Amino acid sequence: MHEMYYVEKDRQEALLNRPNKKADFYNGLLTRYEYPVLTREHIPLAWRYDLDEKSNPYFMERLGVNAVMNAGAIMLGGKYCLIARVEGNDRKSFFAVAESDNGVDGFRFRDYPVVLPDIDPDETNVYDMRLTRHEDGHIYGVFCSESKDRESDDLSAAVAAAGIVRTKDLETWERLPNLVTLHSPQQRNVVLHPEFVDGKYAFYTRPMDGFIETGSGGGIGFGLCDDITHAVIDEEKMTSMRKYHTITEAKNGAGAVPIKTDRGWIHIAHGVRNTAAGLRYVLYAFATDLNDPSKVIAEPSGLLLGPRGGERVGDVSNVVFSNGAIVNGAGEVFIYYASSDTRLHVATTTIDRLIDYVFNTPSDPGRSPDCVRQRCDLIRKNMEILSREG
Ligand code: M1P
Repeated sequence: MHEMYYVEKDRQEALLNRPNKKADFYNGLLTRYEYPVLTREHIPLAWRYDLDEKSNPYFMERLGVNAVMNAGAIMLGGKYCLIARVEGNDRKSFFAVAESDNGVDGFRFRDYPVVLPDIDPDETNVYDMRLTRHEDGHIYGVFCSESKDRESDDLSAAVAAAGIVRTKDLETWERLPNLVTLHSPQQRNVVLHPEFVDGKYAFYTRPMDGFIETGSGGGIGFGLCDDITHAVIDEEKMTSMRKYHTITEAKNGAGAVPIKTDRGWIHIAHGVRNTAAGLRYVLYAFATDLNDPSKVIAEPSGLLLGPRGGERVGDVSNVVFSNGAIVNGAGEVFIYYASSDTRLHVATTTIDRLIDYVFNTPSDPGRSPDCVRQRCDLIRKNMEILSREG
């Protein structure tokens, strides 16, 4: 073996064994961590290098990996499992499962990436899988399936659809036909709800007119279908709309699979607004009704988590994006989020704190004068407390 193999191997082992550290951040809700949980440096050397000294005398990276990001997440066999979007140097993404015992560090990829059944020669790229443990007994993966738009003269024009697979072990995958939404030309950020609604499979959708522009797509939609093996949604009703001068003005998309709590389904989604520096993606949360998961019942104001420090910079800067969260048996919540389409992080909280945040944070009154009034009310209340107790 080339001597550099041992150098790189030692370096990688040190990275994989490095304990994560809580970051110097406090807001009473989230614990953020200093180190990303997955990066391109976590990718096994055997996926990138040809270890044969004859064919690779310089120990050169042959199939480099550019980024590891947006991961679906699930607890399986006592392990925190992530299905990450791995992007090769060739810009194509694929999925790979990494597992950890504690959810905040020690993630290691399985021996091979996921090989999905290849059902469509036009499908060029796949990414951002959401993992849903459904009450029908399967684990579903719903992801973006991207193909070239053959009807456009624009070389970059693409079509986004929701691909569907299912598994029991994250090892063997059954591919089902892509979701069809009869009234929306394109879909990205589609999430399967974990329970039947009115005896049907329920999806959160994000209707789009084009590949980049959501256009008339007003935000997060909701639709039902009878048969997941030929999933067709006729009616999409809007659950959470994009709103002027908010964090969701440009785009509003579902993120992690909703978390069931006593008070309602808690959603961790992403909102996008435009700035002079380009689009800015942040995470936000809202709750929907336990019996009607399309009905929003609580919507705390503003962002839940935004890019911070080094997270702001990457291939697509000023982005945080989440498509996976895990709740463990102790009621701890692990929110996996990628920063700037480059690496994957975790932030933790608890179900109790998340409920408190979602149901007791005031909602956005929509206008500066009302926002300042809202803040003055808080200050006035605090002044009274301080003059009494301070
Ligand atoms: O580059 C930021 C994100 O852009 C897309 O998300 P959306 O459809 O909401 O714009 C996705 O490609 C996502 O993977 C990416 O992180």
